[in-house]
Amino acid sequence: MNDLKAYLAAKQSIINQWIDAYISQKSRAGQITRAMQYSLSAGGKRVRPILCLAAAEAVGGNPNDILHVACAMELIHTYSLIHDDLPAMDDDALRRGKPTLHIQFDEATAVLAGDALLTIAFQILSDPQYLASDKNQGTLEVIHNITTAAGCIGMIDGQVLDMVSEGHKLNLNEIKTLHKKKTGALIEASVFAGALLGGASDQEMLALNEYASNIGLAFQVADDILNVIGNPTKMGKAVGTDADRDKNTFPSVMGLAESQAYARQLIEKALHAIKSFDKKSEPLRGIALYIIERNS
Ligand code: GRG
Repeated sequence: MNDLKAYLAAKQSIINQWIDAYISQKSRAGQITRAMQYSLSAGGKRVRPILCLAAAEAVGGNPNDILHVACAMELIHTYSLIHDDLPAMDDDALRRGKPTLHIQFDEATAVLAGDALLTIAFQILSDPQYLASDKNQGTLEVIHNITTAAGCIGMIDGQVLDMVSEGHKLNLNEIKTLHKKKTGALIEASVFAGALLGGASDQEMLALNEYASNIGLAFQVADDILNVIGNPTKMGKAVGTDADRDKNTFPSVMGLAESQAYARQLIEKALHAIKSFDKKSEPLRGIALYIIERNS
């Protein structure tokens, strides 16, 4: 666990530095840049970019070659949180322990900062300085995969299903579909990008897809559980909000204890998928366990 803590801290630090440098070099100083920096520096866990780097390492790739791809995933994630918090969507006032972006600035700024983060992600992914390297030959396939995951049959569809189902009960399969899209898709795309650009074999790709699909769903189950029993101070946001909004969550359909058992089962499946991987995949194993043991 201490090893994992150190690993996560080291990766968070290089990711934060890279994002900081890119945003300040490539954006014009002003309100939108300040707004992006506000959300990006609010203390996110960087799970998606770390998964991307760890997947590359697990298959023998060099994480430094794909740091920009990992960081692009975090920008897409941050945009999704900013837009999710807007009054037109979840209307949340607190995120990562701080006022949400539209509260701190204003709604128009939050919409535009989210749009800018999403756009910059693809500016990074298609940046000729990285495409020139042999190490990034799979980038076009990765971009296609990310757009599919983040787009209107992936994360956006998950968000739509989430909004339209508020107030009426979904069955377990419908909830799984919703969350595989809303939360799982970006996590799966992060692992896919790291694995492909890290040079994974077809067999490794299959195993890592299976790993990612299970941790992606487990991440959401854990998030739903935290919304019931989490500590709002540690989480930096309110709890009990899903029940208040009559949201479809795993605890609301299966109960709390069953949801906890289900999350563990998903993580066991994820670990099983990569059981033949060598020591280089230790961070992936640690992150899988961290996903259900985290308190924020
Ligand atoms: C607005 C297109 C659009 C999509 C929004 C991701 C999403 C879809 C909504 C977020 C709602 C939510 C709380 C989902 C639960 C899982 C999740 C994505 C939690 C937040 O991710 P963390 O825990 O956050 O990785 P940090 O702050 O650590 O980055």
